[in-house]
Amino acid sequence: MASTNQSPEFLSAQKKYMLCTNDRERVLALEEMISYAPKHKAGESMRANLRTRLKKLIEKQEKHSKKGRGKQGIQKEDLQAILIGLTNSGKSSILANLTNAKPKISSSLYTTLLPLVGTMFYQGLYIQIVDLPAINHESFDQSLANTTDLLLIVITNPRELEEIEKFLKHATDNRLIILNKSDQLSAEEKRKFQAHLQSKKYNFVIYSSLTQENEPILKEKLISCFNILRVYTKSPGQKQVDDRPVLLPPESTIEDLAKKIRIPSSSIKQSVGLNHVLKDKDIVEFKTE
Ligand SMILES: Nc1nc2c(ncn2[C@@H]2O[C@H](COP(=O)(O)OP(=O)(O)OP(=O)(O)O)[C@@H](O)[C@H]2O)c(=O)[nH]1
Ligand SMILES: [Mg+2]
Repeated sequence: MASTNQSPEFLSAQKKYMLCTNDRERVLALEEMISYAPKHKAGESMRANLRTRLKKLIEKQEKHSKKGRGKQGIQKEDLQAILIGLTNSGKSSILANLTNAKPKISSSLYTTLLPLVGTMFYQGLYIQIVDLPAINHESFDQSLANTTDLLLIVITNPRELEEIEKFLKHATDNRLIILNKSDQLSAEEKRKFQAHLQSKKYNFVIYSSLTQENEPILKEKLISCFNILRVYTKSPGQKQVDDRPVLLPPESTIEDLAKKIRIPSSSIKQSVGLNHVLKDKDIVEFKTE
């Protein structure tokens, strides 16, 4: 592949491909690479190669979606959070605010009867968010709560937590409590609820899906629950820092990053050591000459 002259668009699509976190994104990036692959003779075998890779990926996805779907047909993405809580707490309203999904929202009880998936795109990351029927409704699927990466527990009063807990015996400890409908609370109630949640050392955010109060904080907290490092890179010859971060496990080093984006570490001119440990939101500029 290296011998054909590639356009900047192709190189940028190729880089996108390398940064993909799941097959759905890989399919899109590969399609982009194919469309920018050189049209001349030498590029033909490259395009054929890419098409084969794309075909395999699509086949894999189809197989996966037949086999891998849970009882209620949800194909789990790499970063997944589920919305749980009692009826009318505002789960569907939160899904509508954070993602592209268009759930039914209503003041009547038990409106949501089937899980609904939405995607939140934030700082270069795709997060799958699943809205579920109320936790005490018969159509609530416990297995989803037991396999997800993160629980978003939606309440309007800390008293609801006791009831919710009963259904979470085998669920992950990775939890973010969203105290919703803060617009309906007096200053005194807000202060009291906040003090209570703090005293229990819960990870929480006070939010209103109506006014969108604290939405940036909610998004930031949600992302930080996934315990991943987002590292923004600038590759040799590139003018700007990529807006899509590279995702790495905690404690990763410059060397791990170089491996992930396939820059040979022997070629890097170092201003920090290769074993320098990265922090979330670090910006790394690679220089190879
Ligand atoms: N004032 C206020 N109302 C809200 C807020 N969030 C949601 N609501 C209202 O509360 C009602 C229930 O909202 P939903 O999002 O449907 O609640 P849900 O948790 O999905 O409820 P079910 O699916 O029925 O279990 C609707 O009338 C919403 O408009 C909020 O932050 N403030
Ligand atoms: Mg709902």
